[in-house]
Amino acid sequence: SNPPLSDQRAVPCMVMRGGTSRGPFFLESDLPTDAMERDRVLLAAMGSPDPRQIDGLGGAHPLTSKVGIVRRSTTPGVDLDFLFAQLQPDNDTVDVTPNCGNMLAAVLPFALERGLLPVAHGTTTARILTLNTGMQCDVTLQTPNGRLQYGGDARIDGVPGTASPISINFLDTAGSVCPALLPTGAPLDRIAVRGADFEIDATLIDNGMPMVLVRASDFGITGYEPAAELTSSVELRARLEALRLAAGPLMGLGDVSAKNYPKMCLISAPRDGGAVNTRCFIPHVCHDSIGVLAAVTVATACVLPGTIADGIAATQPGVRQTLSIEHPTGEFSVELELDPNNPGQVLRAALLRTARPIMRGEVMIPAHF
Ligand code: NQM
Repeated sequence: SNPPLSDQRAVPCMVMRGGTSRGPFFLESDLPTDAMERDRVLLAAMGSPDPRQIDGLGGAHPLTSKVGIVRRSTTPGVDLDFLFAQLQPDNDTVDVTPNCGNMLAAVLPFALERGLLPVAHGTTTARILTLNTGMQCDVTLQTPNGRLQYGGDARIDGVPGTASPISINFLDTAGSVCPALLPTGAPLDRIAVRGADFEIDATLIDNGMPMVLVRASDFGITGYEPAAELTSSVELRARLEALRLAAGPLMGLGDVSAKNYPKMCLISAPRDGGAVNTRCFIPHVCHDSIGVLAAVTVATACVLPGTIADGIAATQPGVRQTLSIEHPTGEFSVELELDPNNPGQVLRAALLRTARPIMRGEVMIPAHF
């Protein structure tokens, strides 16, 4: 459908909000098959690299520099394959190694809108395979009378208003990118940060997202500061980055200087009745709320004995727990089901998101890019 009157290339896409993230979603068949050529198209579509992304769709923030690519799955038992790509405003990376649970929430609505799957009556459930790490989940949408319903009463902090609930059930998140849930084998490590010359306690953990959890107080902050204030602290960012670079190899991730993980999370005691309070760096900017799999990973640390959350987090006993993770703009509730025979083992994580198409059409790719 290239308009003959233009030298630009038109690529069909829908701009979707998924949870607290936003970005264009593409059918895999609408993008170049060659990965390098595909990445060049994605960079041009988003307007990266440029801090303002003025020549593209990006929103000048990592949370609005995300792309979803979807296809019907050929894996038995799986309905849809999802590839997530993290771009950045200020560099030319297209990272398909991490997961994103927020963009994941928009996959099924997009697939139904584009006719990849039929809409059922009442609710529609699909199994989605995230190709980035091989993680599977079941997602359920409200589809009364066989029609997608975006309006509803569900509220998620970090997004204004209310919308129809989308439930996500994660089936196998432990060690998504790292070799294991606790990649060093220990719930708590004392890490010597060479060069920066300090030692610090940290929990290195991956239950869907590789993360380094530290006490906010060990960084001389309360942990309740606004996200923008923490992002603008040059010294805090330098210390967190030095720790991140030291943690990468310990987590089996190698040199992480050019990677978007591990994410850094400063934790402190809850103060609004939740399980724990958080400030996450993703990894260089403080998140305005918290990532989906980041919340699952933090919640998991709260129920594991001996982690950095021990003595800080407020948890209840029981094999089914709802943990409210406090963050800069509210809270994120994660329901965990623990193995009754091995309480350190999380069998299932469930949570609620909302999502919606914002625009559908074609993104225009310049002739020379
Ligand atoms: O943890 C931000 C987000 C995310 C990732 C980030 C996410 C997740 O909020 O599953 O969703 O950590 O870069 O979208």
